[in-house]
Amino acid sequence: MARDEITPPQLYLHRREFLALGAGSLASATAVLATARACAAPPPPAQKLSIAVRGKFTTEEKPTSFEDLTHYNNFYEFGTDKVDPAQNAGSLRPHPWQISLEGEIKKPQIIDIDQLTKQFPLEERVYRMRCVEAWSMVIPWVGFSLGNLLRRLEPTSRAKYVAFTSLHDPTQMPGQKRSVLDWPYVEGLRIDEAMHPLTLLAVGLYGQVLPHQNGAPLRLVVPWKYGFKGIKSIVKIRLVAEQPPTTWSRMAPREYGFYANVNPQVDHPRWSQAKERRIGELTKRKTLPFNGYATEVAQLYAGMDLAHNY
Ligand SMILES: Nc1nc2c(c(=O)[nH]1)N[C@H]1C(S)=C(S)[C@@H](COP(=O)(O)O)O[C@H]1N2
Ligand SMILES: [Mo]
Repeated sequence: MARDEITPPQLYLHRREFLALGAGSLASATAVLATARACAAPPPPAQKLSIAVRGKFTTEEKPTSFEDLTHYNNFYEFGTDKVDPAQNAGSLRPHPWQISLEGEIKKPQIIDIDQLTKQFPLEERVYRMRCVEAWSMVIPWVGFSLGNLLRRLEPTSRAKYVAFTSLHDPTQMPGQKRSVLDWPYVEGLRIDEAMHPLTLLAVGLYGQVLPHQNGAPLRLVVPWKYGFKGIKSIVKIRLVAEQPPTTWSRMAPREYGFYANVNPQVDHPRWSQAKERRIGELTKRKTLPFNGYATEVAQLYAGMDLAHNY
């Protein structure tokens, strides 16, 4: 997307409006079909998010191609190969979609994704993303700050962590018929990490509604952490007093910690984290502490031993 296509901040996009704008749009359907591969259950054509504010913290690095970031995915609910989600995620039904906001907050509620999205101006934020498997991408997300949502819910003084849960429905997510992971997928953040302005709830990428394989209709984006923290297809956000369990640290606690901050100095037990392969490039890059966001987030971990709290 060209930089000058970004619309000025006064034009906020509300979900109902973009649905009206984009539904059945020939232009967006063509764009998606041009990049789609033959699929067993192809996802429907995407609705365009034609208006988005360019948010702060955006990197000037070149975004990974739409093709790559929608055909090289980890989303085990749709299979364990990188190409599986693009082929199998057509069975996900991201509308209508309810999200339960609950726990240590003064305003618990169950809210529809359209109602939720309408409440926040959508920003475009181009973030570096780094998977624990030592590949990386640059993704132009569209979303809003998780902190903006949490503040509206009025957390109580007991709220110390935020626990997220993905959809659990094997009829929509065929990978859940096998117990490769302990379903549903769950993740968590400390409250200060969740409130940090870099932390995003994404509803789109490349100016259009999130493709199913990238976690439609709502997923977490925490760019200084390994990709597995970025839980997809969220149905529940619960504020809690104790550190919540997380899927990958439950599976293999020695390999995947709760914090999962990108750290080139702390190797995974089975491979180095010093370098990464940027999808679409041939030579490896050096991995940066906190994935290059140290200036913004390092102070959150002042005094913590990050080799112990990996
Ligand atoms: N529900 C759920 N969320 C998930 C995963 C998953 O398997 N299930 N995989 C995680 C991992 S390991 C990564 S790297 C990112 C990948 O996001 P992307 O496919 O949009 O790049 O999603 C994360 N969120
Ligand atoms: Mo990952």
